[in-house]
Amino acid sequence: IIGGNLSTTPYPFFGRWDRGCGVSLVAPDMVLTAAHCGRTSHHRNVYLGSLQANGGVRRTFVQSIPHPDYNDNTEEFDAMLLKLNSSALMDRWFNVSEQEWFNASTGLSTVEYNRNHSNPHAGDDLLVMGFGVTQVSQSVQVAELYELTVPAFNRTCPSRYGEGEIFPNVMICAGYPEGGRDTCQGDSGGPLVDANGVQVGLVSFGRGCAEAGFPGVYTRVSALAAWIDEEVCANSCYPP
Ligand code: 4AZ
Repeated sequence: IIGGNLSTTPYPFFGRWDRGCGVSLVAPDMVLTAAHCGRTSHHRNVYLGSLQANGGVRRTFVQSIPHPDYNDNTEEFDAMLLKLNSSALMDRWFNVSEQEWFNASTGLSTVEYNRNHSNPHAGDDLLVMGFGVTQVSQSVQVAELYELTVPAFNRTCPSRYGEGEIFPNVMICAGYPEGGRDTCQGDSGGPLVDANGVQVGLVSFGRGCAEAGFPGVYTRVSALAAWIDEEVCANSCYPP
């Protein structure tokens, strides 16, 4: 995050994973991230709900599910789900001396994902958070969480991006025309949430970071909702 503020309270739905990307908890055992983060990793850790990059609730993931329509040339449908080894909402352990199972809430919660294609509207203040670089010259994630408010642009995304670079049905532009405040490397995959706490986007790409005329580009979550529903329910849905 460039030009943002240190977060003072953790977000119960936000985290990061080993490839240096952000995640959001969209179901008890499923997080959403960016497909361009890549799938192959020896490390399969996800850390949730902390102001510190290596703190919080740790889970491993057992499956990575890139969006079937992800296009790595255009970045359309830049989204991937990671299925966790267990619910992030509960810790469960076996107490040997008592010979019984214990459960405790982790304090985390899932984020609602947007289904309304007409949201967000131009000028809506959206919140984004991440462990991404705070200066363009840095190259790794930072140790503490930063956040930034970014206004949404309208669907034509007035900017210096070229004709055909932005696909408004599946992308949202958000940021400042004059630059200076933006998401950057390491923030990818993290959530963009509206004033109601609904996730409307996820950090996808940009031409550089915080450059005038090149706002951040976010995957539009309403274009993913049916796919997320399907993947979540393929694992753990009650029959209708
Ligand atoms: C990145 O490299 C990246 N300014 C993420 C977001 C933006 C640029 C680059 C948007 O992950």
